[in-house]
Amino acid sequence: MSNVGHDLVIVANRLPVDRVADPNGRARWRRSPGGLVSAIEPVMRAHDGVWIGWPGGTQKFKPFQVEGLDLVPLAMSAEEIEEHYEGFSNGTLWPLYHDVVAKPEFHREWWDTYVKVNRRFAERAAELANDGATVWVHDYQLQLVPQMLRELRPDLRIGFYLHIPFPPAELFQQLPWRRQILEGLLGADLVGFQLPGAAQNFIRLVRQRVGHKTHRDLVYLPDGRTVRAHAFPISIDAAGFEELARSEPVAERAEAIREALGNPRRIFLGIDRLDYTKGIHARLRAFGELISDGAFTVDDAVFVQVAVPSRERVEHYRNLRDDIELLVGRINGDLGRIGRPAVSYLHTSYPREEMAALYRAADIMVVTPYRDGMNLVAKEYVACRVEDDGALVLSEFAGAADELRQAWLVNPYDMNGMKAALLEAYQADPKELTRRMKAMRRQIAQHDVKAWADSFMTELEDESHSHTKSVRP
Ligand code: GDG
Repeated sequence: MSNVGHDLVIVANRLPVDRVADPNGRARWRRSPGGLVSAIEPVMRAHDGVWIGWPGGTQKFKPFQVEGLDLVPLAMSAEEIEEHYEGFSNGTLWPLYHDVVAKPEFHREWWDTYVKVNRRFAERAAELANDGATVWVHDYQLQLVPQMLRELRPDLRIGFYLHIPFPPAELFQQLPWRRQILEGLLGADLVGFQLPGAAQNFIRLVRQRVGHKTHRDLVYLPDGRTVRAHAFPISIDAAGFEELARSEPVAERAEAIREALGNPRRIFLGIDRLDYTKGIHARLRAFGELISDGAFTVDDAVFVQVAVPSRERVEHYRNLRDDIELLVGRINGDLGRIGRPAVSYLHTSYPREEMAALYRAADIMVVTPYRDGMNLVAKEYVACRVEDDGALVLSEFAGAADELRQAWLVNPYDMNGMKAALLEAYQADPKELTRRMKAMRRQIAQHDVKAWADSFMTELEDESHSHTKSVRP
């Protein structure tokens, strides 16, 4: 299968599958639950697609199929995982692209491995793509692939999508390899971002640092090629979440969760990967202060915080976990009573059904990142509020804030502002909640992840067709 060409090649850091044990203890592959896979799947089926990615771990696997999807695993050595994935991707680029919330580390060995791994992905994509095929490369771990691939296969149509923010020039400038990254991305015909501001940051940097001519969202390269940089805000499978939330088992489970929490007047909820960009510490502090101020008691309200284990081998992440757990312990120690903790903290991940039940059970969803490309949790909460109720408290610095204007928007650095918003959401009258939630639900229903994938693919086709016609200014 892998030696036959494909008309569409998806290139992403991870394959969309997880290795799990079946009831007999044998290892098998299971499709990952995320919306990205469901959005790309129809596109893959329609275009005879294949997906290239790292399967996790260091084991080598041959190409295989899961539920009819062609998957090509690329192995990584322990050193490559350490230097490409944990190092340059998550120790350098992740904090740099998220407003330097943590200090990025710059190490030349990490960069060398980043280049090496990007080359391996590009070479594999070049082998698998048919003449004139489309290749869609995803995210910050693979920003050099577009250029490497174009050098190997100038006949291809290449799209790139960045799932995380793209920083302003003032921050990006710090990167010792800034020019290489910009040139890497310029190998694509279309570079997609979450927000228009990110596309503008990119265009400005290309003009200033690489010296190419630009006009609006277009870059004009010396060889006559053009590159478009444009925003495609990602979304979720809204209908799928809604259906799940309406199902009997999920509705019953939501009731059982409320019951288990002692039927408080209000349940606050946070669900995040345990990441320092997500603002978990600050939101719990705001909630704790509201209780100590006497705004409400532990009988009135509880905060359920699900912190999904993430990147546990990176030092910043281990420290963050300790900080949050110290704070949760302190809040519960100071403010809780027997059988009534103020914060119900869970360091684990859950199946989709349980996530939907939590969304249905929660009165106030609290999403307070310092910086976030989009934040799908905020959108999933809205999709699951089938009764048009519930409040969303959302950081201005999440991409989702551009679309979910009826949320209680907060600056996560402003403790008093955040407390005021949490309290307002706590006290809001049902009519107000319904008005806001209805508007947000309309937005999500009309802009789902299928629309996102379709608009990117359509734009990519148009963009590469227009190449021959493009005239330099
Ligand atoms: C990056 C960008 C951008 C979480 N816990 C569980 C679980 N999840 C699912 C959620 C949601 C996804 O993971 C998390 O997506 P987010 O968008 O909230 O955040 P990142 O992981 O940082 O994602 C982000 C995104 O890429 C897409 O472009 O929006 O800005 O940082 O779908 O539901 N799913 C299950 N169990 C869990 O415990 N099943």
